Amino acid sequence: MAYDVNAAPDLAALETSLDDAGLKNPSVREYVRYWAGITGAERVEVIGASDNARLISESLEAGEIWPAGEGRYYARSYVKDTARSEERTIVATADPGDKGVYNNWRPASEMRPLLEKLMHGASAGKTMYVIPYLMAPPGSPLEPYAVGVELTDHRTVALHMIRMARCGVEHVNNLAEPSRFVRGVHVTGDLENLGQGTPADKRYFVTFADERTILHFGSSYGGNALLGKIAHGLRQAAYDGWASGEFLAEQFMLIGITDKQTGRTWHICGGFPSASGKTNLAMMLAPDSLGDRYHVEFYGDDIAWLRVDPKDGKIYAINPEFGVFGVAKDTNEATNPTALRSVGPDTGVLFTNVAYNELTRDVWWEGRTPEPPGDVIGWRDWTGQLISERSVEEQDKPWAHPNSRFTTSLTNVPNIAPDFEARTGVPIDAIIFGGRTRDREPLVRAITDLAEGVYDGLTLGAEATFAAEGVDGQLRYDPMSMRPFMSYPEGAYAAHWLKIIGAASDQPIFAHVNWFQRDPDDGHFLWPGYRENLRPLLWLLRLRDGEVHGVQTAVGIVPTKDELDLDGVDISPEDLDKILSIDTGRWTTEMAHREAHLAQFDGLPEEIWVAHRRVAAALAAAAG
Ligand code: GTP
Ligand code: SPV
Ligand code: MN
Repeated sequence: MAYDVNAAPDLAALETSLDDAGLKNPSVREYVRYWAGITGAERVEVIGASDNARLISESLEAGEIWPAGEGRYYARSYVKDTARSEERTIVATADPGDKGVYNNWRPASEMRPLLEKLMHGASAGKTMYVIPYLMAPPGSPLEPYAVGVELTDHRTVALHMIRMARCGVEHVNNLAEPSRFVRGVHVTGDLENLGQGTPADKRYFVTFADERTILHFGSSYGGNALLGKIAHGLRQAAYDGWASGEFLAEQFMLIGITDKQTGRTWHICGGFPSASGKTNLAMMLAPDSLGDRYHVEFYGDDIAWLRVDPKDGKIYAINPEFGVFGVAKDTNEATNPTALRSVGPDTGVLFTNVAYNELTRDVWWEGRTPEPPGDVIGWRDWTGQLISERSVEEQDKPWAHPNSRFTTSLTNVPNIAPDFEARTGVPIDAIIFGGRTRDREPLVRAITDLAEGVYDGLTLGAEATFAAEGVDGQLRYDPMSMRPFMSYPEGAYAAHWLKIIGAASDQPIFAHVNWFQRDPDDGHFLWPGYRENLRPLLWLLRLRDGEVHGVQTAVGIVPTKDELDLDGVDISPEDLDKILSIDTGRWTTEMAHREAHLAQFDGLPEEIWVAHRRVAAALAAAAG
């Protein structure tokens, strides 16, 4: 495509608009100028949180979003642009030694010209929004890694960024090193002509990790487009944390559990793969029978950065985000009432790809109520098709996309922790891993050894979900729930974990949890999940405090039935036995797969292999 230089912005107008917005950082200004020239955007506009109301009005007027009740909004993305594409996501650097098994490494020298070519003139006629942001609570010791500026040619993406990150020029104007910020360029591209999912696919989502530059072309959906979140908050930050030797960046939720009787609060963080329960756990209400005593506090639901504070030797975690990009499916009054409050009137919530009623301005998704609304008048599915015009064959299609989501700021979350903006973050007592696993994995098994905990994270195997294109239900390893976000080699990743967590004088307890074991015959979930998930977590904390002892098995410590507070839980004795027991035969088979999985990783620390062999030997002994 020929690049029409005349389509580039009027340079004098560009400078004026940066001046008017009070954008003073000279490096940021230079960066904006450069990319305005490449993308050919017609004009640039610097925005921050205070521009929300105006951008909402403009988006409504332009028909890009629709009202969904008082202070609630709705948008649809293009039908072939509804989730992350793992194949099209690349980490590019100058060093071939950065190639790992999962990071789709490519040489930066090859990717940079390719992306510049794709972006050349691709924002012609559009506004380029300049969004300075901070992925950390202000004043955090990790702040130097948290500053970024996203350029996007999509107004709805700007609205998402304002909800998901702390946005405004104040985050870049007074940097100690003005050029130290992550450069994120998002160009939507011609969505109808990108060949999504075909051999001619033109989409590229590239993190140039050693240049701290993120170039994403060919989507306006979620983490593909709002670059502060997974591109910066996970891929870039994980690379920075490793390169600096200072911290870990993980796809982790982060919660507090307060015992109201004693006033004590514990903090737990942990990783479950995409669409596997992090948001739900972070928003959890204590079950009725425990609600008088315990309260769960939300810190974060998707990303945590972890460091050790040299002052007290404890691990501290922050949530770098400012919002929740939550899965809509199955969110209802019983499963997650907190989520419904978070998206209530006047929250400014933005729904994406749920079903929408253009007459009542109501939204609906599968699992919102047991049945879809009986009166279909005005209802359109996530593609915009009227339900009333569906053919007989189309009747059973879902109304909402399985990866439809809601975007809302942390301040709307009713159980937000009072100290969620604490500069240093919060001290970590336990680190948990889990995922959708239909058999083998018990409800909870605790691990008290660091190397074995890291080993457990690295061998996390779970069913893939609709959060990524085209792989729902497929069983695969997803190390520490970071498979799609891994930015450097897995062996080095394991070593970095051992180093960072190993430096803590106060070691966390590890655990593997599973809310998703199913009955092989009728497929029902053996454990009721959701609010009840507090119970195994309380057991874990009591185990750490030495109040319970559980039963040592080859793969960790599992609770006895008596240790688990089950007052009011609806579960049959057979199902309970099943989720608290270890199937030695099934586990022995799993160990061979694990060995092959780990063998892919160059330079895996010997401690991890030792842990693997220890578990394998214990299983062999248990098998007799
Ligand atoms: P990402 O935002 O993609 O990283 O996902 P997430 O891990 O935050 O997933 P989320 O909590 O949004 O949950 C995804 C889906 O899992 C939703 O449809 C939930 O209803 C369902 N889910 C969450 N917790 C449970 C549980 O304890 N039991 C069962 N059966 N389903 C659950
Ligand atoms: C995930 O897929 O894990 C998400 C959503 O949290 S996205 O930001 O789109 O990656
Ligand atoms: Mn996620």
